[in-house]
Amino acid sequence: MKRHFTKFSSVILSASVAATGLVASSGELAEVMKKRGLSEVDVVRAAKTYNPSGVKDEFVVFSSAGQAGQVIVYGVPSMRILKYIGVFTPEPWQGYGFDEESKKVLRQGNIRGREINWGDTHHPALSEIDGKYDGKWLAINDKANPRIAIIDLADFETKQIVVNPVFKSAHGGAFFTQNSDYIIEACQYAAPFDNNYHPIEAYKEAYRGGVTMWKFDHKKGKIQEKESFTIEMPPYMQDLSDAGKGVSDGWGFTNSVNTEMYTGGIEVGMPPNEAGMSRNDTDFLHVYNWRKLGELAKDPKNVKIINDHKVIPMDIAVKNNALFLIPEPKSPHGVDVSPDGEYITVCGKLDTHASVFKWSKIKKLIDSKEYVGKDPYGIPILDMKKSLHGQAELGLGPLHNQYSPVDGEIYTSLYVDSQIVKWNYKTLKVLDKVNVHYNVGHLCGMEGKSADPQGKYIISLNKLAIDRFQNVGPLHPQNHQLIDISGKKMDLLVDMPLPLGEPHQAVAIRAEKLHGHVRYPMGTNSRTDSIHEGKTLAGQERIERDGNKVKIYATVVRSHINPERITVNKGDEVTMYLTNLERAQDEAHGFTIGHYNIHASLEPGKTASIKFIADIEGVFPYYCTEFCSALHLEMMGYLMVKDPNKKYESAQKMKMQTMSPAELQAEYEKTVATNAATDAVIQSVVKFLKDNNFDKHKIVAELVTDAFDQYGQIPAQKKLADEAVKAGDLEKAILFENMIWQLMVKTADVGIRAKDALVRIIATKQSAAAAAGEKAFGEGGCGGCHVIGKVSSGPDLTGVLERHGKDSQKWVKDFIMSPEHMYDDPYVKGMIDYFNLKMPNQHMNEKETKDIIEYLKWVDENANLF
Ligand code: K7E
Ligand code: CUA
Repeated sequence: MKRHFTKFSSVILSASVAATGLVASSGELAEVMKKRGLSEVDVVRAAKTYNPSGVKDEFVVFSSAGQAGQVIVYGVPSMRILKYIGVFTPEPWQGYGFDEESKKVLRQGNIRGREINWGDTHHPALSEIDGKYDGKWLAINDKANPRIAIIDLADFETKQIVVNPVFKSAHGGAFFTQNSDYIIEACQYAAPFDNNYHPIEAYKEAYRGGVTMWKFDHKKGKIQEKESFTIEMPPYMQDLSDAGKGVSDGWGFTNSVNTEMYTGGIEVGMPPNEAGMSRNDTDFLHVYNWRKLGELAKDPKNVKIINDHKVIPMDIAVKNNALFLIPEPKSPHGVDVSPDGEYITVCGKLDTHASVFKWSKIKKLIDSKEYVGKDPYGIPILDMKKSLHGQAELGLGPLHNQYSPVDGEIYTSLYVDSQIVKWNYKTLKVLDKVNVHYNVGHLCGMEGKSADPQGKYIISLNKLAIDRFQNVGPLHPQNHQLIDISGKKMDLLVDMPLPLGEPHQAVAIRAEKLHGHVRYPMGTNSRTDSIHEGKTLAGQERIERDGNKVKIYATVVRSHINPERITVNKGDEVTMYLTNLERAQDEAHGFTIGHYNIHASLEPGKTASIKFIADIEGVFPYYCTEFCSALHLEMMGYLMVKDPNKKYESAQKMKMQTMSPAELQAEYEKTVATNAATDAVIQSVVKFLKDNNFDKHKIVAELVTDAFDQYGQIPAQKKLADEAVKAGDLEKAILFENMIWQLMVKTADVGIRAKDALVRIIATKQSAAAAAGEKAFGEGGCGGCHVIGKVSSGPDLTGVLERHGKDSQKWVKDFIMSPEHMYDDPYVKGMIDYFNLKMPNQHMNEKETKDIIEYLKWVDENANLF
């Protein structure tokens, strides 16, 4: 990245400063800038976010997808979307909710027996060790249907969903404690913990809020429901939360928004909720010792079991000095603990201030039992002033905070002002502000809420885009804006529309901390990470019947599904296990049968299953849904569902002309000859690879393994072909020989990719001009006739710079720029006759022509490689 950036900025400099050797490119840059109306600042910003093809990002962001119930993954600084992960909502591409394994995960999210197929996702959280992100697990909450999901960052798949047994909504989650022992989930709208009806008039008595501490097994990546517990709290509408860390580790902090306990009633002539719920000047910050409560919860004496779940009643928490309240400015929103755990910043929302509480001060009041009173539920209240480090006036509508590695530096979103403010929570001084578009909610710093913030960028997660993008109708995309925070002043770099729900929060991690798999161990059930009962290897494919239950053990590999014909009776229960036998990276297949609402994604090594009642009669093609090879369209088969109670008349056979034995023999021989010729090409590639020590280069070696995977299947097919010949069935023999050719084509496909990769590695370094020349050669269509190292529909160009006398380069240049003037040259004439083609004028300019000559020089330098 750095190297590219330096190069690019020097181009920009030369455009404005001096004429240097880069004149040609700076001229082009100036032209592009003029054409697109870009300023120099724009170009620098573009350069800061641009990733050349193949270059990867420094950070990876996991963003909530809001009402879409998914997670969006994208890169920083390029802001390129990498993936949508199905979480609470079915996601057909990944088969999520359409194959049996993922359905089991999705259905863990059923509530009171009901299927729920969406979620209102708010807060993704990355697992932590010592307060630092470890790149293993991602948790995310659903506010509408109080649930938490766990996503495995080894394959970016959702592995678990747990339903909160006592809450009826939950917003303040998910937040990991600093060693991922627990995940915090605070209630939002108070409601009865049991599932019964309680009149709203009994709000204060029967409705409750709280915080659930989900016990997390960091090794397995699973929430342990039985070891989890909920801390009962007053019906104050607990909101955002954060786990203490460092000095405050073991404690949790949760805001609240309705300590008025107002319950509205417009329909009975009461002022609306919004008026009554914001009446008090202060609400309460809840401070609780989850570690101590976790110990208490182990003793049945200390818990009430509600809906099969442990709840610690308020009086138990109070009696054990584990629950306190601190007044905070009214209707706050975000609460964010500093990287060292000492400062807790609460944002006002309705207040222009952020309030910075200091943990050592709070702890002192707690230890000395210095309270200013108790709330109606008997919870001790600490003095607000004595708990505060101070307040800073930031602007209108402060919501959320992120930290940077600079001591005391904090970034806060101002929802109403549509600004980001950078300030210092220690000195309480405002340092800088930048406008965003528009109405920002959360901010996403790079590991900006961990114990080890990385700085560099802040992303502003704006609620409204208004006029920033093309009009796509009244429902606009959201706008994530990337801001460079490396300088003294913040610099807004780029807008990214996010068209999938309203992402509330996003978290970013250094890309190198993520270690995703590229394939599964053969036969893996990806949702349980164990070997699938339906794992099927090549040769084990079969159809098993037991009464009206039909089980199909199938495999998929380029480019066929085995079996290719399945006949069942109407009403049969069909289960089909599909194993992708591929080892090659990115060779995913998909599988569907029309009309049956099923789809599976089969990544290399994965086994997934689909299940349905074959309740409609007919013929249903099934096929692979990923364009996986040149013969992808042929990767299909038929499900035939027949009614056992019906009589079917067989169709009259059509009379078709068949081939004579001599014709068959000729076709057989032709096919065998083609295979021999193709094999010769493969062997030459193999020789090249071996001669050049391919196994010393990991990327090449992996490709070669993939190629041999295909090649290794040939002997078995050859045996079948030869057996058919022996049995006198040439028709069949030809088909098996054709299969051999298919395998050879796939081998050659990967083999040639491996050869190209190897050439790139071992060839001499290309100059910038030669690289530009290669590009011009490719884009100009020269490759259509000229293949380097080989005579194709035009002559091989290796050595072309020498074979036209001492002025060869000029000859080549003239010929490229105006070939028609040289058609009468005796050499050219001979070529035209030989190839029956005239080299056309491709309208290359002087520079492109020069570059192509540089490229041809590079080819000559490496002639032995082609
Ligand atoms: Cu502010 Cu749900 Cu975190 Cu929206 S929440 S913004
Ligand atoms: Cu497999 Cu297309």
